[in-house]
Amino acid sequence: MGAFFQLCIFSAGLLALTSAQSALPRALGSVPLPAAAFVEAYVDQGDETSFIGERYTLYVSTFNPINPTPDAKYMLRGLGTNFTGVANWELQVIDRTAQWPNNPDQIPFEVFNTSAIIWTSGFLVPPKTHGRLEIYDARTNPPTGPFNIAALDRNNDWSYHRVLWKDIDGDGDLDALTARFYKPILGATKKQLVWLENPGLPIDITPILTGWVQHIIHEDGPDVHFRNIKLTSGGQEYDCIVAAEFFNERLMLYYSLNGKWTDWDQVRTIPLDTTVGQTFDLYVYDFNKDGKDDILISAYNHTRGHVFAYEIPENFISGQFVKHTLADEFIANTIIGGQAMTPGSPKPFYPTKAYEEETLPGGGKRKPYILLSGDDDGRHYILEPVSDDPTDWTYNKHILVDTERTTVGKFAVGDFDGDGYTDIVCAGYTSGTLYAFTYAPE
Ligand SMILES: [Ca+2]
Ligand SMILES: [Ca+2]
Ligand SMILES: [Ca+2]
Ligand SMILES: [Ca+2]
Repeated sequence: MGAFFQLCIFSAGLLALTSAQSALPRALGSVPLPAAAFVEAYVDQGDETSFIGERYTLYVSTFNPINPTPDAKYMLRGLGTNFTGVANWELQVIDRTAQWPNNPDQIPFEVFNTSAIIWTSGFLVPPKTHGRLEIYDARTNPPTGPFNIAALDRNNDWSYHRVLWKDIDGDGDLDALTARFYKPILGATKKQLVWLENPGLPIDITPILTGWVQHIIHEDGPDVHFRNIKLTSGGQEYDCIVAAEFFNERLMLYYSLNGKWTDWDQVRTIPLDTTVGQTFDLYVYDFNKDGKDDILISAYNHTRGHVFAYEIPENFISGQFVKHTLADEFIANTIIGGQAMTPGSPKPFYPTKAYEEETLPGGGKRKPYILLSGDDDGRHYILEPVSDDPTDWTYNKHILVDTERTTVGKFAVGDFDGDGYTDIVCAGYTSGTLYAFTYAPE
């Protein structure tokens, strides 16, 4: 009710604006894909010549919480070649090797000198608790793999959601930095920040039985989503990890005094917010376009969901992180026998290339819009900044798609056909559908 009322007000306000930019993209239609969950689209790296639409691949995770067999991962090559013809898309099964695959992430080209993907997996729900870190060479069709770099996990069923690539041991190659959790039958949930040591081999000779050597950095902190950023204090730059800690229900900032994460004695902690509830995901970007990065999180306090932003102060150790509420009144649908939450992952984007590149009369730049999965409220949203004033943190909350079912998955956003207008694919998990949109005029 509250959200609906708010939407009416915002819609009325929107009409009063004389902006040429429409907040919502044009719906292109949909294609069925049962249990479509995590969705991403990446440009194949290493080929800069062919048509961009040809080089985009859509990757989709699906999972069935009840069926004990591993779940299917899908892909669609050449996403931008027939983007508007969504009803005719024919997605291919990549494999069925993982339990509850999560987000497919692109690996920086320099890690393996090829276009590669890492697919995390595992979740709380038995029998889907044993996660993997599967890497693929995405140049080949189908992708070569998977090679599970977390193959040393034998006894504990760790769930993985994000990997960052960073040279942790200083030997010149990028290692896999990840967070994971494991819920034993008895006792508290275990959480670990871990790095897996890159053996420096080509991607296809990853040791199949042992994966990569694992090193635990820290226990009982980061568990699902985290980001790595450099921040300054007193003129000095520090390597920082910002973690949205799902189980501890807090937003934390860790910084290293000597830049070595293997040396936890030299790591200091700043609790940024311990009142937010379950933090789902976070994104670091200059959302208000004042020239400084901000931290955006989605969080659920067991009753309502919110999107919050935190401005990072000039001196991150002594300064104040000013908090803003960008959107609220997200209400989760009930999941029988499960725990629901809302909203899910956020991501900034610009509706068009021209909008992104526009310089405002005062010299400032346009603020990005924010695409947001509602997760267990069954909707996807677009948060539109009300103004381009950096001191104004109000957003219009638009429903992009209401699946009218329990849960939605994630989305992919980018200019998939290279026409200058942003395109979106989002997943309805319960509705078993992929929905396509574009900001291009008809
Ligand atoms: Ca290394
Ligand atoms: Ca190494
Ligand atoms: Ca900012
Ligand atoms: Ca486009």
